[in-house]
Amino acid sequence: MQPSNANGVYANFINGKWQPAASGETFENRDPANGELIGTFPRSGAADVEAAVAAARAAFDGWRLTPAPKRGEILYRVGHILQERKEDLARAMTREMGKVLMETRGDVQEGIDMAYYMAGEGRRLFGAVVPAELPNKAAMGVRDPLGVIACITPWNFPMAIPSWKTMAALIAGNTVVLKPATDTPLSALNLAQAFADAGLPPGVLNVVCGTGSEVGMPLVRHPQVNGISFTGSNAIGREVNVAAAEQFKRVTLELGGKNAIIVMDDADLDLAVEGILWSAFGTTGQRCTACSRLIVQRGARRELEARLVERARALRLGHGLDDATQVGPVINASQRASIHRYVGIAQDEGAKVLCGGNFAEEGDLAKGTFYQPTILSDVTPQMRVAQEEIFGPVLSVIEVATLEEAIAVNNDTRYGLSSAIFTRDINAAQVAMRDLTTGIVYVNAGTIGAEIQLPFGGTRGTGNGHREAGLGALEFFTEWKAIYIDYSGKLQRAQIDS
Ligand code: UN1
Repeated sequence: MQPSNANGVYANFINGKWQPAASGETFENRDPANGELIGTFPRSGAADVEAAVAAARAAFDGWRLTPAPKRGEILYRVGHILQERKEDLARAMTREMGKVLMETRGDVQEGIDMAYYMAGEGRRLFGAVVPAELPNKAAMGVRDPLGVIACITPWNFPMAIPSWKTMAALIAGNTVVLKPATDTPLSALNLAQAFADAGLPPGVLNVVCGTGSEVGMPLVRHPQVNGISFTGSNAIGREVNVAAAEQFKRVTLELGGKNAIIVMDDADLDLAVEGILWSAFGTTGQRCTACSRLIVQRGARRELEARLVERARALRLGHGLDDATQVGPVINASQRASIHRYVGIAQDEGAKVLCGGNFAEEGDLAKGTFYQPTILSDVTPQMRVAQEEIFGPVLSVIEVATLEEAIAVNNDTRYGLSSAIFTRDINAAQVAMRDLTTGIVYVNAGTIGAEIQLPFGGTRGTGNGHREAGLGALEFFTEWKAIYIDYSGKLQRAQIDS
């Protein structure tokens, strides 16, 4: 399962072979919890992009014409291999990006779930058969693959998100070039190794490591790339969308979130506390779905704040491989600096720091990029800290008087990924389910933990209207072809002959 050549030197996966960057250049990948070197990875460029796209293009016809159930059999094997390797893959991922082992196991599990789900789609890929308006004529719609897909993935779910994208693309008959985040190339290469071991033909899936500007954007602009599936920041998402528009390419964008949990006065506060802590500080707050706003009804506010502060202060920070650790490091120094800037902005705007608010540097923590779990109070809905994505362990508490106000505050941001309500009132829950305008809504659970069999994605600036996972994924990765078969033996003119 080791895609390393030797001594921690890793290669791209192009046309079924492990290959260094054509330039020979590399970049380092380090453990954010202690700075240890994990390995060096190819710093690829135009020549590598060219080779990968050419391989994907050459493999396309063979793969498109492989019956979808057979494509599915390979995905079943991938799922099985990931399951066998789950522990090793999770450990490698924890070292690579910091989240605790329990969560990296979950990340690999999401890949396994997707493999089995999409493998099953190989025996469905439902089209449509409809009646024709003329006699002795048949009409149906089938799904065609788009061609070569570029998948550009983030570091926070290093195996799950590449799995969502590649597996859905592949079952539909597309071939793929995957560009993983520079912070997490190893997990993507481990995924590629599972595909190779499962018998995927050469060129069907290729992985090219490197930066967004040297690999990502050239892929987006490449005339032989037909579709782009991107997860990352809004700033880069916009660049991707604009570049793709020039060639009328189909793009799916999965961007930021500013997700909220609403807690009503009647809520089960024990449950709400657990849900909020898990959603705000799990993955060190670095999920698109993380809870970064707590919208609490006035009567529950003081007690909830007190309980959250006590629990947040007690969270144990450390290396994610240590069983006692509950919160790992943030991904890198520049991300930590950005989180810290937001805490300063919040204070300037009048928010109060209830706990945390600074780097965590006691003892061994000084070796890594740790940030204290932070709760900000007296936040108002229009403060920057309540509007902009922070992507770190920072929770802002906003007080409201009513359910209607809570829903309005939730909906009034530029993002719309995930939201949640804790209440025991079934009427309030129904109203929330109807009126919360996010792509994902939870009742009596936190904002994280979407399952792969439902569409994943958000409204407003969270994306461009597409959905990943579930049935939503096949809509993106296939193109409808309408087919009419006339067996009347004469020319029948639709809309003319009746
Ligand atoms: C992400 O943060 O980009 O719903 C993905 C969740 C996970 C996926 C998060 N299943 O929290």
